Amino acid sequence: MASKDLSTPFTLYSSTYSICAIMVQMTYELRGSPPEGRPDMKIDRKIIDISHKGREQLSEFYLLNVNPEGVVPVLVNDKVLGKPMPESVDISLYIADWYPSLLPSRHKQVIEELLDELHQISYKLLTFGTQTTFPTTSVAWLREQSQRPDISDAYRKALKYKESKISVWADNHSEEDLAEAENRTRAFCAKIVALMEKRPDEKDKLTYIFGPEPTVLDAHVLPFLGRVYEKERLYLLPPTLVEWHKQFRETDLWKRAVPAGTTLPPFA
Ligand SMILES: N[C@@H](CCC(=O)N[C@@H](CS)C(=O)NCC(=O)O)C(=O)O
Repeated sequence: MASKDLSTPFTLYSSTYSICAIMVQMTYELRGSPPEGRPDMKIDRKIIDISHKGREQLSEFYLLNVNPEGVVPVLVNDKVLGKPMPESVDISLYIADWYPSLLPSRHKQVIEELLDELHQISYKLLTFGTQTTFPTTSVAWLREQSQRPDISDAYRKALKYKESKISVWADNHSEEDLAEAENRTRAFCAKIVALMEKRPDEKDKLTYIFGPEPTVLDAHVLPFLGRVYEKERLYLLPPTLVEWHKQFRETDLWKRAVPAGTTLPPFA
């Protein structure tokens, strides 16, 4: 990191209702000050429309130059990173590398384990439920596009790859799959509550999972709770976490990280 020109701005490919993109933006908003001698990291958010109306994540440019997975978020900075960096956890850990208070060494292991556990929960299922036609419509659209005679071979290959990825969701949205996502949510939330119970008594303050300093875990957990809450799956959330997250919804921090005020797509 040290030898590069760190003042060059980054671009974050994001989407208004992408929970993973919001998690990255929340990490950035919670970053605090950089260590002495390091400039503040500049991130320009580039919002793309991933709904069926826009499908900008499936454009030739995006699939071939930004992310072959056809998803947001992606962090781009040719000079500093070289190639685009996908995956919300990797991007957040990169931001935490820049702002080490986001990943204190005494909590590093538990934060990394819990981030991993959180990202194994199917947000798609919790958000869109079992009756959604969203993935099958996407598969049909991708199939149709990849059969167009007027596109490049590279784009055709990219569309077919993306179709194989979306098919996984199209094939896995039964009631059993949803029950699994719900059970994972309950187990995960119980672990967060257990961590919070270890904090010194700070009940009346807007503190974080480990105490007064935010970490990258808070940055991912808050938008997740927001999504489950907005989807009215309150039966999955312990009351402590509902109250905790509701306090943040009133802050400027939430407004900056969640541009629409809600993480829930209007089409969910
Ligand atoms: N594991 C990825 C998941 C990214 C992801 O699934 N992004 C969704 C929005 S939350 C997306 O871009 N979906 C568009 C699509 O699948 O076409 C991460 O954590 O960044």
